[in-house]
Amino acid sequence: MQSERTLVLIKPDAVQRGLIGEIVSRFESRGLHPVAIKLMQVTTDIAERHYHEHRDKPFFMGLVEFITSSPVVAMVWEGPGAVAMVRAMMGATNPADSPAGTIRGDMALSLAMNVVHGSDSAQSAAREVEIFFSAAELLDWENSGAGWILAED
Ligand code: 3AN
Repeated sequence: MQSERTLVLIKPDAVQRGLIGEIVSRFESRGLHPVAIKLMQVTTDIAERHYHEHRDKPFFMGLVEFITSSPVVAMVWEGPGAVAMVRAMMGATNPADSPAGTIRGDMALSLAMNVVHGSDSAQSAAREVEIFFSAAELLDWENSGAGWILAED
């Protein structure tokens, strides 16, 4: 399977609840490679660009207000089929529909405060990674000299 990159946000609710380590740990344990990780305050401009596809939805303002309300952790994870893998690990948008064992199924109850965001396609991932990170912030593991053992296909 082709290696992909995906954007993950640990949302304000999860940062405030002290869940950063647990969420990062799940992606690490699965074998994905971290390409970028930063703690940041999302600006209204970044939030509006990120949630552009929802701009006409009644919950758009609430989305922007929530994601800008306190710090998030923005991350890029890489690996074979990473976009779909991260979505599967996150569970459904509504935590009530997320089975135990998924991040939302284990850590979330609320649709609005659902702990994490993950890109929904490779195309969305490319767009979203650019919104949150400059090219210089994205690590190139294969040329890093780290001796990384790449995941099997
Ligand atoms: P996901 O985060 O699973 O990709 P999207 O992109 O459909 O879900 O929705 C983005 C965010 O908008 C969700 N994470 C959730 O916080 C919020 N959201 C989605 N649908 C609703 C809704 N009907 N009412 C309130 N908030 C919603």
